[in-house]
Amino acid sequence: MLQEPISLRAHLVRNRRANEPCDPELIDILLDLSAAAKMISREVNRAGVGELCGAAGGTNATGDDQQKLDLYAHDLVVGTLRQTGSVCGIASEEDADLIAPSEAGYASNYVVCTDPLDGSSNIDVNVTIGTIFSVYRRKSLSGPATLDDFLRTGREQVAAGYFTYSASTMLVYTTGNGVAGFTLDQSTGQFLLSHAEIRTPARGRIYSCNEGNTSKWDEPTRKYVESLKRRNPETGRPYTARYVGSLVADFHRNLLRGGIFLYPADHSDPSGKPQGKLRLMYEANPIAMLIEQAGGAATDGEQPILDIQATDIHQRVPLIVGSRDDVEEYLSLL
Ligand code: AHM
Ligand code: MG
Repeated sequence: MLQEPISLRAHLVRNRRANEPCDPELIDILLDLSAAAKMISREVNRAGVGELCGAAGGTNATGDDQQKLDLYAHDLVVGTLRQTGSVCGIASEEDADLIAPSEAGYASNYVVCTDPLDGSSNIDVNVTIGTIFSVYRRKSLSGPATLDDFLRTGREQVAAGYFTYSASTMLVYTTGNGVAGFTLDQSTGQFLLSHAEIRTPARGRIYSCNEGNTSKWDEPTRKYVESLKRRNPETGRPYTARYVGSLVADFHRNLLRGGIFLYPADHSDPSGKPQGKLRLMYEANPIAMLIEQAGGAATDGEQPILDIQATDIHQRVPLIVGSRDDVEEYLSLL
């Protein structure tokens, strides 16, 4: 008999029956996000002929130039979650403030954090971009979520994942019980299970970082990256360099193949407080939950990303993430 492909909905319902922490409300949120992603995917595929190419003319809360597609993706993700009332609050990289739910969301138990369009610099050149999300159970009892519902550690995430818009559109997600990947079947509009139980190799062969920033890194990080060009203990050959400049794309490749991604702190920062570029709540935390669930590790150089207590919804962190042995080796050199 022909094996039926497993749809995202079927996978989520099956996990719920298996007592995964995946209740009907959480399932609705993941299906809402996948509905928004399908629409973003459609616009990404016709970005060159549509009206969504180029800069929007403003900047976001952390000073990045906003592209038209950044705002389109933000409106779609936020609009979908507000319309269904599946969340009681949203934090987006593209909005300085917390976003209130629709009244229907007051009774929801969950908040969502999102980078609606990751890899903005790659939009106009047709290179892989994505949407990243993270879900927490609220601490407050009812009504719109409060800041305390968001300022937590990443360990408290109940779900995290991303969509990639590339040769195919994919969803990779976890609800804390392993990582699964789905590919969008454009003909039926369904996300179908294509990568069950993703595990990342314990030692990778790839390193990914913006080496144009070498002069801004601390000495141990510079030495570590130089050492990768000499010898991989597993292969005896140098590591391979791969860097797209979209976190979702770089992370996705390394997750499947094994490797290490680094966006270290900028030590040339005149404030004297070296920070990373990537955002804790929208990028680092969801990526860290995924990699830990796949057997890898994520650190800011001092502690696991998932143990960092958030103090600001837009805070930035250094992010070093990937295969367990590679991240441990990096830490041993610090
Ligand atoms: P964005 O969310 O505004 O697109 O910015 C984050 C992106 C990441 O996807 C990527 O890893 C990083 O910025 C690339 O930065 P750089 O161009 O400095 O290498
Ligand atoms: Mg991003």
